[in-house]
Amino acid sequence: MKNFKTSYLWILLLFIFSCNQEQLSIEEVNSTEQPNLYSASHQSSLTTGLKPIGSGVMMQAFYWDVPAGGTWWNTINTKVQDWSDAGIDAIWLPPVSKAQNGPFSMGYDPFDYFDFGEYNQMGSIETRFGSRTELTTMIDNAHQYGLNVIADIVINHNSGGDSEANPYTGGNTWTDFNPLSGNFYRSATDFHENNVHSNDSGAFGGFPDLCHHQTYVQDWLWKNANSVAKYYRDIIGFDGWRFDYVKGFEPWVVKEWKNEVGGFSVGEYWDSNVSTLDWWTGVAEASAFDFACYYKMKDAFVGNNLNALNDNMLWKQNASKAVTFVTNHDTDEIITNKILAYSYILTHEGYPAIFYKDYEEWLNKERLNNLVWIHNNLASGTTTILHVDDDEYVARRNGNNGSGLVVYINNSNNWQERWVETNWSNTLIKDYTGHSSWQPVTQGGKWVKIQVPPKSYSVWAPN
Ligand SMILES: [Ca+2]
Ligand SMILES: [Ca+2]
Repeated sequence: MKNFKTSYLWILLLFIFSCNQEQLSIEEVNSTEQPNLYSASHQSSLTTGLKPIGSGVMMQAFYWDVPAGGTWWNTINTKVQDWSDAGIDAIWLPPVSKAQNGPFSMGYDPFDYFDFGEYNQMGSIETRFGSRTELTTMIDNAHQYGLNVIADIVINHNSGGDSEANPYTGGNTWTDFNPLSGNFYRSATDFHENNVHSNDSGAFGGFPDLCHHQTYVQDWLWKNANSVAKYYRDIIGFDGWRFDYVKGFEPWVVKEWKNEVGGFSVGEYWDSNVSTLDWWTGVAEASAFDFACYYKMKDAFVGNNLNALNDNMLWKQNASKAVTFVTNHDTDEIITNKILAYSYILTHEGYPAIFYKDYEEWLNKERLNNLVWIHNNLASGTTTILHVDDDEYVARRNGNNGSGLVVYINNSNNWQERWVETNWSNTLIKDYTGHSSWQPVTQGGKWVKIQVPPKSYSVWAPN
């Protein structure tokens, strides 16, 4: 979750700004006259024809305060083909339904889970990102190119209800929800405190905190045929789930949701403790963002101490449940040496995610595409750290019936070189990043000398 005090300020500034601006122009949407590469069906989900999720790299397809005005789905639509071609296998969208702040909301203050930009409420018909048709057109197009589409599910809290007398608190609370979609009316008993208990594992700010113990809430969120989960899967076309602020409710909620509707699932458990992250993935039976890796990379690349990469991370504990990332919409602290951090997550275990702004605006797209290719084609098998000190890090991916790789990361201001033990005997190898022009032959005992430029990285595998 974003700090809402900050976001309110942004909303205010955006409003003032938008009063002085022409309406943002809507980008042309790509025609659908495109080769049907993966023969995805119209209504998606869990369909055959999509790339196996985790075989490639995830794209977080938004950032905090993307342009308002209902154009974002169209913007994404123009990019999905390029992303798929580059080796992206899934896109993570911001919350798609109408929220309290209507046309300005980034979606994390959900009001009507079934208004995708089609009902005039909360100050607009479209969401900040666009209309329902623009959303489903984009999702269908993403499916055409084999991309899985991941929904951002915000079910800890709601926002935008009317005030009502609350028999559990004895006062008035903003818990009377009357969505124009006509689906999932809510009232005091669906929130904490209520007849079940006074609270769950966490609340966010002052938002009404949904009670997942209520049968009615479970029915509307994931159990019934017309639940949020099934509607998003079957009608809108989502293939997977990113659960927001999962510290705010018990992990069985995610487990039940996933068992009911399937699909890749990842939780935002914002905690650097590997044991806690590992516990959550086990109970929720879902992946988690690897915040441990994030903070160790911050120590390594911002703190200029690559020894931090020796420490434990979720991907080392449980690689199949770790979604690694360098930046997201809430936190962007690895400012210096950011491409080195990407060279780390895109050569190591775990399912890496790339942040939209890093890919489209901030970093060199060609360098990132190269790393995505390396991830998808070379980065297989278990990991062995070959060397680490303050400013040098060398690791080997040991391969699965394939080559694997050796990655050499250099945070010093000088060229470095080092003898390392590879997977290969008497084999010509090269640096697939092109940063080094060396093409050495490994010795019979698999040792070879490799090099790396200053503040850079190299990735070695058979030529
Ligand atoms: Ca629009
Ligand atoms: Ca909660």
